[in-house]
Amino acid sequence: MFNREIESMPAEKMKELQLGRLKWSIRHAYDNVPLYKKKFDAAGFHPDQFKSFDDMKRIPFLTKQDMRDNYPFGLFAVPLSKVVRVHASSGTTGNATVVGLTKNDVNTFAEIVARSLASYGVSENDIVQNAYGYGLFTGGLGLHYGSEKLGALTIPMSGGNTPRQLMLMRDFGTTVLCSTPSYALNIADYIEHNMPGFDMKSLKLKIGVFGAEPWTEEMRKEIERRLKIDAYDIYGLSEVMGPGVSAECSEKHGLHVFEDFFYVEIIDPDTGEILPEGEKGEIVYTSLTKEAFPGIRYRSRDITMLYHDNCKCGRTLVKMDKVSGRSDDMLIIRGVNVFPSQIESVLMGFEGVEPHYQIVVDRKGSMDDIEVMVEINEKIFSDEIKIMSNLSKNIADRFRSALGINAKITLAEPHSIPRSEGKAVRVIDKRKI
Ligand code: DLL
Repeated sequence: MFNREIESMPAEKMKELQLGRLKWSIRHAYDNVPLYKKKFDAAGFHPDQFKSFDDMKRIPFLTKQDMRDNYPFGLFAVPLSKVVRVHASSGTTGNATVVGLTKNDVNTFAEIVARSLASYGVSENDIVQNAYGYGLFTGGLGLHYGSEKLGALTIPMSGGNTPRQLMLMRDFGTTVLCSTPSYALNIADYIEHNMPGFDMKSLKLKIGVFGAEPWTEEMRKEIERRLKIDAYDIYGLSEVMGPGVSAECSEKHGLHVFEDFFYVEIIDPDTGEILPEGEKGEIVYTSLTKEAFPGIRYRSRDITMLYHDNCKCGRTLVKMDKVSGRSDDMLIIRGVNVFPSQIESVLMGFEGVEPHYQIVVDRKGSMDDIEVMVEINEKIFSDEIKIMSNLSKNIADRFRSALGINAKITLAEPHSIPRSEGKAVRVIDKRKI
């Protein structure tokens, strides 16, 4: 463990630490950010009234829209002279959301990423190739600072340029790859397609640090098989910090949340009510130490659940389930709710189907139509038409029985679905265009 004292702290002691920090953070936001003052006042809540966790429910939520409305620096709680870095989301659907960090915040960010890497077994003896995009996105700099804090040799490669990625892996003896899971598959594809006979074991790669988008257990197995590595999940969001809000451990079963920095709640996304441990809902974050950009009850839209399971790794930190999707990514097809990750799970159960797919949703009249375009491998593609039509029929049947949706299945030829270097685009929703 990178920070044994914190990561294995008895739950009661952690609660105490959180409560003290919550009081500070709530007051910090109220005193220094006009929007929080306005919202708290309107809800009849004052930081002095905050005495116990039970008071959380009285505090209003912060939403992405609040961030957009206060673009760019309106939610900062310190003068700009104290802010040393900003990150931002791309803002394709409105104003970008901008977050700021002070020197202390930068240290916290590095700390959580160093803890995450250590929990996958990465150490100062490793050579970490960071293929997350460097720039306003938190993936590049986030992993970079954390890996350096851990003491690992860090290669600031950024995303893309697969031949060069492979060259560096070979020449520098990379042992850890950090990238989106979809880009990791892209690399596997490239090797299989362009370097026949290449032996993965000739590389020193052993660990993958994958996140920034939802990925299923099936996808994990596929990446592990093809790249001959152990693949671990890293989760986070720029509004809260970036990668390292939570991380898997050696158990590969749930992600430990770094609770000394983030207080987490699960709410019912429709009513806003707090749900007990073990129930699925939207995860809401309150920052406990952040100076530049405090987030009080930030609604993430990510769907997961929290639980404690006496993890064998020795960490006492609460766990969250692998995030299966965002409530705003959830597709409602003729009344049936379905997440892209469920579609991925079904697809990956079929032989000959590649982990590259796109979901196109359209509206014909008043009815929603869903088409799943999925790539098949060379073998199936070159087989008789009958085998292909059987495959698409079987997939359609499975969608119907497992998910309750009628989807049109289109088998796409090998290498025809666009590849990603960062987050994969899985859904094309023509209803919104
Ligand atoms: O994606 C931070 C990050 C960078 C995480 C690198 C991990 C690795 P954003 O661009 O703000 O930040 O996007 C955050 O991406 O709310 C989730 O919906 C999704 N997401 C991030 N990590 C995971 C994950 C970065 N491991 C949004 N599993 C979040 C599922 C994830 N979804």
